[in-house]
Amino acid sequence: MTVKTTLPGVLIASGNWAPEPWAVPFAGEPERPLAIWPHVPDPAAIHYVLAWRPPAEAFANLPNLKAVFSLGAGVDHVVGNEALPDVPIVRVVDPDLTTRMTEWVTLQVLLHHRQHLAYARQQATHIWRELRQPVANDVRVGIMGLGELGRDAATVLARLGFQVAGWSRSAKNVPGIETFHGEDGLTAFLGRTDILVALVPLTPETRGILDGSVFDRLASDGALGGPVLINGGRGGLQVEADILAALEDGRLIGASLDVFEPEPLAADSPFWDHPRVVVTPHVAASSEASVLANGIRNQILAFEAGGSLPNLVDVSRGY
Ligand code: NDP
Ligand code: OXD
Repeated sequence: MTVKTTLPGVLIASGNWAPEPWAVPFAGEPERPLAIWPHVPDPAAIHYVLAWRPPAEAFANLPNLKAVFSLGAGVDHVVGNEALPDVPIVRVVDPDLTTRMTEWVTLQVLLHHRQHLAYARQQATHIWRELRQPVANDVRVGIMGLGELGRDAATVLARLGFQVAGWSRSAKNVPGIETFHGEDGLTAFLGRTDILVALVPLTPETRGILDGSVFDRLASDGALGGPVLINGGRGGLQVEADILAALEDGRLIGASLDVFEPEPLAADSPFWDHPRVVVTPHVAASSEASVLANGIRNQILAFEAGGSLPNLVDVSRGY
């Protein structure tokens, strides 16, 4: 029996992520062509691409493409694609992803604040010794990027008692959070920051932003004895040699890094064994297909019913 295909088709190009979980919500629609890159039997049937780090060729020769859905919140992997057609790009904004990022950021802030790396070293050598502990209210956290993820993390950290500020491109008003914006606000933002959390997207403007000149401007008089860097954004934001140099000369006393460029982090990277660095393998806020794929299908159905696409990316800004 042949199934009549009457609905616009979907192509899943999910890079290093397994495609099957993203296909599940479409399984009940046999009339909707579903292709998994690189097998695209009928390119003209494809109206939507669900993409994570897609190869450039995934967008080539799709004459009826209507929209691209990033499988993550970040879109640098799509916006930078040379073969990107001029169609709307939708990104993930979902409480599931936001909560995951806030968990990771809070964990890393507390881990440095409560000196967990030092206690882990003490435990390894059976040392029972209390380390002097400032209260959260004496510690200033600065969130670089006050978007969907940054705002939520900022609010939770403020609730824990930290003095929280955020920095963004445009002016913001977030209850309980001191806000700074633009190049003009950066120095003041950094100067009041003991724990810097990077949650900006990777764009031509932000590439390499976490460099020595930023570490020079962080507060050196804080209750932790020196500043800490936490990067949950993208590896391309950070200048690795500058982080290592700052850890060496005390401009940073610790770091938590979830993202690198390239990934995976090279086996011989000095970050792996650095006693004051936490490395996690790009898992700060993993995209949970069983949740997010349903959301994408619902967005497609609403669009096909005449609605507009949500969470659109401004390609000229890069996020
Ligand atoms: P949003 O687009 O909602 O927010 C981005 C924020 O960064 C905005 O406040 C924006 O300012 C600010 N920003 C962008 N460019 C600049 C700039 N040049 N100068 C100052 N501020 C700037 O993104 P999300 O919060 O949803 O996500 C942030 C990033 O987190 C993603 O792009 C992705 O790279 C990363 N991520 C990492 C994950 C992981 O597992 N490690 C998981 C999910 C996301 P404004 O508000 O003025 O526009
Ligand atoms: C994302 C990511 O951008 O997982 O969502 O990095």
